[in-house]
Amino acid sequence: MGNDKKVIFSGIQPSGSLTLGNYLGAIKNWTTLADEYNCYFCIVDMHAITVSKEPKDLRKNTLEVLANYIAAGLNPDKVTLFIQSHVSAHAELGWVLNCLTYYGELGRMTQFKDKSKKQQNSNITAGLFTYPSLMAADILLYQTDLVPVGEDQRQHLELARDIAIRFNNKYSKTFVVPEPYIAKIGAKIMNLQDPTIKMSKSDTNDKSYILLTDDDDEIRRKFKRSVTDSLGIVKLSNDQPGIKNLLGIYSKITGETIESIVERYEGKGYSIFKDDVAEVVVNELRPLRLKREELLKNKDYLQEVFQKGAEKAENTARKTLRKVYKKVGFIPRY
Ligand code: ATP
Ligand code: LTN
Repeated sequence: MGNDKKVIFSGIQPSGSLTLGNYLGAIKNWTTLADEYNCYFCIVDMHAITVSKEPKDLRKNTLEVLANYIAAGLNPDKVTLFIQSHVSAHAELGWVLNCLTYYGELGRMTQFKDKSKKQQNSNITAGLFTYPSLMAADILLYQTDLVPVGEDQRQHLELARDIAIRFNNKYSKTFVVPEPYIAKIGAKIMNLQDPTIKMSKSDTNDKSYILLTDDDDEIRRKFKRSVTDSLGIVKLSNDQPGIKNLLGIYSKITGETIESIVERYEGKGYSIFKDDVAEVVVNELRPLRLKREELLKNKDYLQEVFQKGAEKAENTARKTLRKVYKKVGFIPRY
């Protein structure tokens, strides 16, 4: 792996089966970056336990996310694919950064506000609150230049940058200050039942999202029932968030511009448009589903991939952590 290449880091929580939002907002973009950058793609299982998880579901989802990464075209010989809890430097740097992150900053994070509203009040964990400093540790350990994520992660990225700058100013230059890398189209795929909020794998309404595990007919059914509006004109408008979302999905997958799609559907009803969007999605996800199912039958191969990935990640992460410990004033053991 060329040392002169810029570094990319990103991650997904194994908090359920992945959605079309995770695929279009994150993984699909990552596959285009593998040649040009030194890429680390992580499965952030430590972030997933910030809300309560059944151990057996977490295990299953972790392997499923890894299989999805590979099935979508991330080649483990070219990029580093690994599981966060396998590299203990994440927890260790996370602690140091917790001690540099302010209570007020964490309290302003919209993801924390949204997720803590969904929990019963008494069950909001300290882990959910300090989630962003662990995320900063993930990124800063690898001297990351760019972080490809969906729009919802912009605020966390800003905080990671602030923490990096704060550390560098206090102890001297240690971390590269990372930049967000957010695509113009597909960065926020919306909920199919309420197109004013983002599609999320932890939503309780299963009609609100397309899962990468949904079969062809389920995908068609969910698009048919997706909430739009009563205008009946396919065009790009903020007053038509449902149609705007479908246009974004269609454009992101086919590469066709929104203008050209709008032109083609002039005078046609929503029902034809919805069916066509569904077909585009079905054709995109079918090969991915088949490949993932095949990979999941070969657990030995998946284990080989995550072991090799953890080794590579650990090498880099340890170097950064050693520097950090020294600068903070911890006495080295050897
Ligand atoms: P959860 O519902 O458990 O919070 P999530 O579905 O929001 O999870 P994450 O694991 O938090 O997914 O996110 C993984 C990646 O997918 C991130 O880069 C995030 O920005 C992106 N992402 C998640 N949802 C969407 C969406 N609806 N549109 C575009 N990108 C998304
Ligand atoms: N918070 C992210 C997941 C995540 C992440 C990261 C993304 C954890 N660590 C580091 C990019 C870089 C989310 O998508 N909810």
